[in-house]
Amino acid sequence: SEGRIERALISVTDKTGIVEFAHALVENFGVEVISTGGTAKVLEEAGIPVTPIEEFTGFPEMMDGRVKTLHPKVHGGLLARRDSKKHMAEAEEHGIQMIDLVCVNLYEFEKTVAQPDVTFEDAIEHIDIGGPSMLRSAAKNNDSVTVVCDPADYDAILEEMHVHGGATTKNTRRRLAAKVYTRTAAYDTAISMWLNTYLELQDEAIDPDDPFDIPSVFGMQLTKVQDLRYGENPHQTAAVFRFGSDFEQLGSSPNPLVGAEQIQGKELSYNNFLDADAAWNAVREFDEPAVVILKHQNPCGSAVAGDVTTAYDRAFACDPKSAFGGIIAVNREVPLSLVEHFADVNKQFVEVLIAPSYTPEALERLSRRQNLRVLATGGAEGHAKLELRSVDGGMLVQCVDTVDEDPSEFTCPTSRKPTDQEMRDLLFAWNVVKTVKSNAILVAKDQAGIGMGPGQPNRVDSALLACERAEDACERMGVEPTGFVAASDAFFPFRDNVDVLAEHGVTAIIQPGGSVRDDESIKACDDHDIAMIFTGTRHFRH
Ligand code: 93A
Repeated sequence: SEGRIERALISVTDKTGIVEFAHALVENFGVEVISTGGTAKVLEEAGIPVTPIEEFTGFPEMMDGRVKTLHPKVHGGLLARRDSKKHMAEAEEHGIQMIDLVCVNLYEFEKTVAQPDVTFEDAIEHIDIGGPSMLRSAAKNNDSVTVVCDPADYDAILEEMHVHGGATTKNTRRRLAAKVYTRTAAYDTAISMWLNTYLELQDEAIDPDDPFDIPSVFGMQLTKVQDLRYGENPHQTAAVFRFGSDFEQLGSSPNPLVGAEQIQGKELSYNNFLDADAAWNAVREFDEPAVVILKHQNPCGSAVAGDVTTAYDRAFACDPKSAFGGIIAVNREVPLSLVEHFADVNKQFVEVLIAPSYTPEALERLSRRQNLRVLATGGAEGHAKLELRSVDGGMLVQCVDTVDEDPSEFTCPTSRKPTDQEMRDLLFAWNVVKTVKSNAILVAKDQAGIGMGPGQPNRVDSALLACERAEDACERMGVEPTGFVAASDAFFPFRDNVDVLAEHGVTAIIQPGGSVRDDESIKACDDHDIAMIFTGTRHFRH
């Protein structure tokens, strides 16, 4: 009679309550239970008699379980209209037995894709096809078939069968059918949402085999300008990227170095980029004609003069040995004379020459050194606003070190005030020391950075280095090692720095000030008749 349950197909991933449910069906209502592999095993182990699905269909579960219940013997048994003579005759003809109850819950697709490290293949394998098919077939035929997709309904169904002589009511079957379509709709929605999200992510996706497939950083568009031959060392691969227009919206102009025109020469290397960037950022600080010669991130030569060729000569004279293989940055159009001086007079080997522009004659002469990389920044005044550096597994971000410092706000705590010439040299040294790696001391004389003490873990060693270099330079130039000024990128913690500088002929010092022992340094200056300026701003460069 209608709704009576004689045969049930049970196929569940969530096995909660299934043994009790099946046990009651068999024991209390004499139901024949058909089951798929895993479910059958659980039921059999609980001593419940089960017809394996392959026995019912006459087909093995195959293709790794992808095809186990997808068979006319299952779907015919679910969909056949019991009140149709034709359906019943066809079932008879093909040996299809009626299935009156389907109890199915689905492969746990939602749970699977919620795992952070889920693979595409694993997600796909968790799309249940046979389960929803049976649920939908049974739900369609709710006139006769009871469909259960939720373990929470097991008890109520047994209760109803108890009351109705092993049958469910039509009303219950319809409500259960509606629940099925809600469930399968949600299931398919979960699948489509996952797949669409996957595709969207893939559109902007990172190629896991390409470490330089970096489309954006902090949501800022990145465009790879070029692969570099290698990184800091030949065994490191490297590339250079340019920020997109969104970087400008953040208040930065396109970095003139990455945007600079390479007029000639070999491809820029990773180290060339780093050093050209530092050299250009150093030289652009000056209003007067200036040249910075930079090597390994440090300005080993720097000078301002009435014209850039003179500035170049004086910058080169600071430390010709270190200038070999360096980068020359010029803040004015480069004339032929400057090229002749480094190429013919000094025969300086140069990695990169960077300047706003070049005269045609200068370019003509440069073209004879085809390997020399020549960069023109054009009129670009832009400056990146942010500086990004990586740390293992993350990134550090800071605003670049560009503060407008007003020398009229500098203070002089010492008894002696700097002379005009000292003041001019101090301001020059203060500009250059920002480029020197911390701890940084720069000794200058006549607007040239003749002694550099970079990167020492204590400031006294940096001061000693700077003074020794300055004395070497004077000896080379045949001038007296006097009239030195010194700049320090950060305050003096003790008076020993002043004592060392004084001993080596420094007569004026510029530094941020702000140490708890500033008094001791001021006293040291007064002891040595040194004039000292406090700027109030520190310029570490690590
Ligand atoms: O891989 S399927 O889409 N192909 C099928 O033919 C099929 N039949 C039932 N998944 C199929 N099932 C699902 O298997 C059910 O929906 C249920 O979630 C699961 C039960 O498998 P087992 O009884 O082996 O644990």
